[in-house]
Amino acid sequence: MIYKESNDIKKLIEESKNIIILQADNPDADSLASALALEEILFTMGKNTFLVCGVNMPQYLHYLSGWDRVSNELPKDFDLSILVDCSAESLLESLARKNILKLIRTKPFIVLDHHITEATIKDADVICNKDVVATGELIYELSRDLKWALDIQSSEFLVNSIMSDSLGLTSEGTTHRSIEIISELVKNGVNIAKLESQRRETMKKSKRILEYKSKLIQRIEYSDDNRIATITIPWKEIEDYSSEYNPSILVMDEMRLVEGVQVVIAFKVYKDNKVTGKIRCNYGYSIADKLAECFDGGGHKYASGFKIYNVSNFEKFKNQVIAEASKLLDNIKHENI
Ligand SMILES: [Mn+2]
Repeated sequence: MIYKESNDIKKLIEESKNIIILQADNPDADSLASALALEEILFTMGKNTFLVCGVNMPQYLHYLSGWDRVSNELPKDFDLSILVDCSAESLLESLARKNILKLIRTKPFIVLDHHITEATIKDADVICNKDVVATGELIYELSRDLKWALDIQSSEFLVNSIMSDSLGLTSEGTTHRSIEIISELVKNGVNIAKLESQRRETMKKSKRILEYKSKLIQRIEYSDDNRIATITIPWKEIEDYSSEYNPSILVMDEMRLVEGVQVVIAFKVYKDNKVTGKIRCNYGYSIADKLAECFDGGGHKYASGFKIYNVSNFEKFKNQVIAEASKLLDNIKHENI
């Protein structure tokens, strides 16, 4: 067995007929593709599955066929829930608001995740949180442990998941095993070029979004000798553009490609004084998890996020985050010397 949790997962699935596959409030290609792969695997086993997420699937994920089966509502009847790509309680807010979380916890609950920061969901029946590059990688290992059949469809979704979270097998979290798994899935018949062209097709943006991107680029702020780049997205823009494209995703990669930049942070300021931050670090400046933890968040070394309520003075808060990032970057510099 690769994972010690595999047998418990097997037992809970065997005992269930109707299974919910759950994503947190920050769906991405890993969470959705993992959910769809699991849906296919469980369907082959004769289970009824329901895809649930508290928020709508963003436009940029629509290249993953089956995204439109994800519902905001719980089915009337279910025996088990499996949460993918999340083990942080704070990312289930919209489910909590709809009382869905309470209902979920009346039945067995499995968490499958790959975030190194400790799970803040404590009361699940099985928490399988492994240091692998994508939830898809974890599901692949489970499929080996539990002899789950992977057809072409589930294999394709697992490739989508791993390729997305590993940034095409280039991120630091990518291991020889991630590459080996991709190789095995290609052996199963997956055509990577086909998947990539499907992804690129839906990555196309409207003129309105491209114009907005140019505005965002002009608003990028640089601090601490250009080491830190930040962008702030106010509520009005979240409202106007989010359904079509996630504003932070629109500029963060560009920000990372500016000379001298080590860390980029995208702030979103909501109307109720809630602020979220998305953190991405360039290679060699892995402070993302530590920075997020300073503000009650979490994630990976190079990619993380946080959410803070009741921020009465946003400028002051932003400067606090930047100061904390500077400090963490200084420590890295000292370590290297
Ligand atoms: Mn992930």
